[in-house]
Amino acid sequence: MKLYFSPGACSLAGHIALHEAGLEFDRVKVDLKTHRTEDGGDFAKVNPNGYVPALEFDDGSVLTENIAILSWIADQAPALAPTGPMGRYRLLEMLAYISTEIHKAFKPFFKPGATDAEKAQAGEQIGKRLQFLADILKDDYLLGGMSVADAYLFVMLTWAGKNGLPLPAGLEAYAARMRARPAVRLALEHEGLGATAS
Ligand SMILES: N[C@@H](CCC(=O)N[C@@H](CS)C(=O)NCC(=O)O)C(=O)O
Repeated sequence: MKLYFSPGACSLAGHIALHEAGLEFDRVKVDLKTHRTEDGGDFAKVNPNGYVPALEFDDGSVLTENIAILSWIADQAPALAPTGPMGRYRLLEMLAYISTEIHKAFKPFFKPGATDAEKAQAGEQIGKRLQFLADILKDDYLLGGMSVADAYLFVMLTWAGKNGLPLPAGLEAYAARMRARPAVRLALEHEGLGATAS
């Protein structure tokens, strides 16, 4: 199995989750500007949409989209998902919230030419969405025990830090808790981000 990733991008969530799950995988770095893999391959052949993450299985089939990849990883390692009859849906609910309400809201921060006003508006929206999560934080993690949704939220918090967005009370300690996890440290190290990546 191969994870196609770009350092510090949303693919870091799957990278962390794969380590948390204890799964064996290879990493393939993708240059998101040229859409070439580090060995010169054409990433469009892996994901015609051109974005990471992509998970290629040993039979050559490819799974894309953070929600699908993180759900698949949770199915391999059930400890990374909440339990009970509603557990699967609570996880999907959280992954969809992070993907559509937070991840997508960062767009102006990555779009060349975005205005300061667009970034300020996005920052305000992201702050509100993060506040909602800070308010519902259960014990140490989003859904009780650490789940694949926490891996995704952690990446969003690193983006907030890089773009100077303040974290709501509670999420600073949460980010530090995540960063202390061996799987998180390993993924950051593998992506060349080290323990100091914000
Ligand atoms: N819908 C995709 C979006 C993934 C995405 O936004 N990937 C970004 C990195 S965080 C990317 O590869 N952007 C480069 C591009 O779109 O060419 C998902 O949720 O997995």
